[in-house]
Amino acid sequence: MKKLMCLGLTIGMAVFTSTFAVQIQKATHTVELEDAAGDVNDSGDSPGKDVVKVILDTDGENLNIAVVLAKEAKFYLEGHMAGDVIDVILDTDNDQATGGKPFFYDKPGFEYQIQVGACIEYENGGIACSGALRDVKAVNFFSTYALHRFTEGSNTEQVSESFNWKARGRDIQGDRIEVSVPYAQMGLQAGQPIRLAVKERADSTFKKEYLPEVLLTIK
Ligand SMILES: [Ca+2]
Ligand SMILES: [Ca+2]
Ligand SMILES: [Ca+2]
Repeated sequence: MKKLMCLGLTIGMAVFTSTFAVQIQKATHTVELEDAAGDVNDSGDSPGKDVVKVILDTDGENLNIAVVLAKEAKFYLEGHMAGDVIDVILDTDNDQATGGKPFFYDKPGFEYQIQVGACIEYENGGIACSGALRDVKAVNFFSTYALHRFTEGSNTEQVSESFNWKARGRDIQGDRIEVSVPYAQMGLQAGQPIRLAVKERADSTFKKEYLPEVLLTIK
């Protein structure tokens, strides 16, 4: 009897292992990812930008990213600091043998990283996409992104220009931060599958901040 039970347990574990190995969410053209609310660290007196949903949508020319926050973006930005809300890492050839390995991520093979940020425009014409200007009134909030390419290991180089932050984004409405990254900047072709993972920047669960990977076939 004891021997039989052991056998049953071994078979059960083998089934579990093989199921786990193929567990990657597959999606076509678009995917919506949920993130917990209330799982962020504040930064000084700035509330942690708490992401609750990320929608990745492809339209044949752009990867459109919409980040939904737990509260209106104004709550996190007005009188507080600008900054990135998520990172997206992309294995654009769906090949783990090519590309780099992000710091604190256990899998290699990523070609690009997109950082999606929220910026503040001030009444004196100043702009902050990280940190803040002191003693100046904020008059507008807008999204932006930075695109980086993995060069070797965890090293990256920026592909997007290190200026024109506003030209790459759009005004922030309500709780959504939206950007569009052209396929052309990442060498993407319509119809190809890309492996990606999203990380909430203010996440307080160190090393668990990446949401499960998705294999997305782009439009
Ligand atoms: Ca969250
Ligand atoms: Ca790759
Ligand atoms: Ca999270």
